[in-house]
Amino acid sequence: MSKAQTFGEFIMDRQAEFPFVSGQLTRLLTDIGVAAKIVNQQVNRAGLTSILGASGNTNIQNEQQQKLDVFADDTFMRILSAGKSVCGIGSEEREDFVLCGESGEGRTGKYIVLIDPLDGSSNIDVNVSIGTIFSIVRRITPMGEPLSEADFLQPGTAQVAAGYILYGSSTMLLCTTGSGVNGFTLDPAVGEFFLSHPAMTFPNRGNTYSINDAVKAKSNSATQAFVDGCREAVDAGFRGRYIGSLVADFHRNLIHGGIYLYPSTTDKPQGKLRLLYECAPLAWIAEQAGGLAVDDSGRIMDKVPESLHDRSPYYVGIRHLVEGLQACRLAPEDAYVANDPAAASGGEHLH
Ligand code: AHM
Ligand code: MG
Repeated sequence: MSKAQTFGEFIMDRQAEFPFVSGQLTRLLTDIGVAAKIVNQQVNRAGLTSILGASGNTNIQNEQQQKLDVFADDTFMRILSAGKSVCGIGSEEREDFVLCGESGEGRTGKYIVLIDPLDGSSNIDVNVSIGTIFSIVRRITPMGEPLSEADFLQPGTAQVAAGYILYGSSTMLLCTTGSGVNGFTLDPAVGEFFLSHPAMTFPNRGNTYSINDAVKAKSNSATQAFVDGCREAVDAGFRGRYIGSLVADFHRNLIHGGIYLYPSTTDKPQGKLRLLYECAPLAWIAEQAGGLAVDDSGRIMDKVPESLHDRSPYYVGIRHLVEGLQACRLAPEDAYVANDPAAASGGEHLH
């Protein structure tokens, strides 16, 4: 019987195939796997230790930091900055970029990591799935020179690797380096991620929509029309599912086929989610799995960030539903016919 491939073996084996994978990136991805296991251990034991609850601090987004947020941030920072391949890290939990290397100026190391160390903070204390999201880009500044802000503020198209860890009923690591999406499940008995979901793609059709219902009324007209259409299609099997953890909602929609929406609203024209370490990495995974990720006007992957914590309206998931939403922009007064197979090819509307 052949042995299942571990995450580390998989990256090593594929190193030559992937356009951007070098020894340093292999090392970096391996380090992410190690940090994920440490965070996973604390997440799994959270109720037994004193790590649940608020840390007493707020982060740059003015949100209450949970102790596990801080633990996850510290763990990824410590492990990634100790490896020789990372020159800089941008984290949701830190106001500024962190520069790595001996001089503290990011002169060495090829790669920059943008990370949301523990996403879905509101679910931490209630035993609901949470996740880690990461994005990796190459430095622009030549090696040996101090890093500049431009090194961090690259569009999603510049990513060389992206992925997430889902701390769910089992713990999974999904990752792309531009040659499809592969999923690894942690075997807690062995402490290794094993390849369990090779070459993941969205199914052909899907009927799940995920949105915080409370923001719908304040959202743009296309989102309202689209969601109305989905609701009307309940008899055709449409269903609303919203966990409130982006990674978990995204993952379910990837497996079962669905769309996640965090729209622009009257009070938050840029929505809620952060471009660099939430939207862009999942956008690349979605595209690599045959899906789409857009904001109110175009492709997420093409957006050039202006600052580390930029936000963006976000619509991501199975292609025909994202295209259905986009069609509602052209005729927002019409509801999307969610159960109409013709909608898959560009949007049919109720009149
Ligand atoms: P966080 O990074 O503070 O956890 O916020 C991001 C989370 C996403 O995981 C989730 O999809 C969304 O915020 C939920 O927001 P809301 O509670 O407004 O529905
Ligand atoms: Mg987050």
